[in-house]
Amino acid sequence: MAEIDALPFAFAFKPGTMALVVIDMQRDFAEPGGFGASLGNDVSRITAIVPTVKKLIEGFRAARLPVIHTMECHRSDLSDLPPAKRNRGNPSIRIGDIGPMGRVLISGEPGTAILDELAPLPGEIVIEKPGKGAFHATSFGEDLKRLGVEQLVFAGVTTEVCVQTTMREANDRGYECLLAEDATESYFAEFKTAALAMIRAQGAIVGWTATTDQVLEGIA
Ligand code: C5J
Repeated sequence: MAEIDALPFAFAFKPGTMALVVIDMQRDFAEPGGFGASLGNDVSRITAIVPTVKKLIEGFRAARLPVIHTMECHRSDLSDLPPAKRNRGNPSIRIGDIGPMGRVLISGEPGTAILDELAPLPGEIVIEKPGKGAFHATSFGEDLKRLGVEQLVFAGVTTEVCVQTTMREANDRGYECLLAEDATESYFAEFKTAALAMIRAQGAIVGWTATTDQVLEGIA
């Protein structure tokens, strides 16, 4: 069986059952003027990983393995946005408000879109998710079953929020998960470091981590 050189030990790659999940590489989290920036975050940390995420996506496409994209967003009537989420943190601009890139994190708005460089190809699955985890209130679980997927490689943002939440949901559902270390990022360097350590601790209690090059070498 093929292997990906990973931590805390090699990840046994089962050909034909692996998919890439790219979490929330949206303008609102990555661009100045977006929601992430409005919360006081340094979005340059996010834009810095875009070329690496692109390389990983292109490697999966070349290997003819599925690429699935997620977007954190809500319906325009806010019916899937609990007040507890909308009001959290007393932000200057809340989800659903009109910001510089349209209504914040609302489906179809310009700021909610995936970055142009990482845009899904026609036919690739795009999961619009109202939660931090991709399984909550979406078709993600059914889509994975339909595709026969058993192993997931993760990329995207932010490492300790939507990426880690989705990895934990997937781990509990029986998927083997690997996070591409250099294709994920946090607004907080220390949170990324801690999330990677937590994921691979105790014999890969949540999953494995590897660099993008290690993943691409393993699936080539
Ligand atoms: C956050 C995300 N951080 N995609 N969303 O609110 O991680």
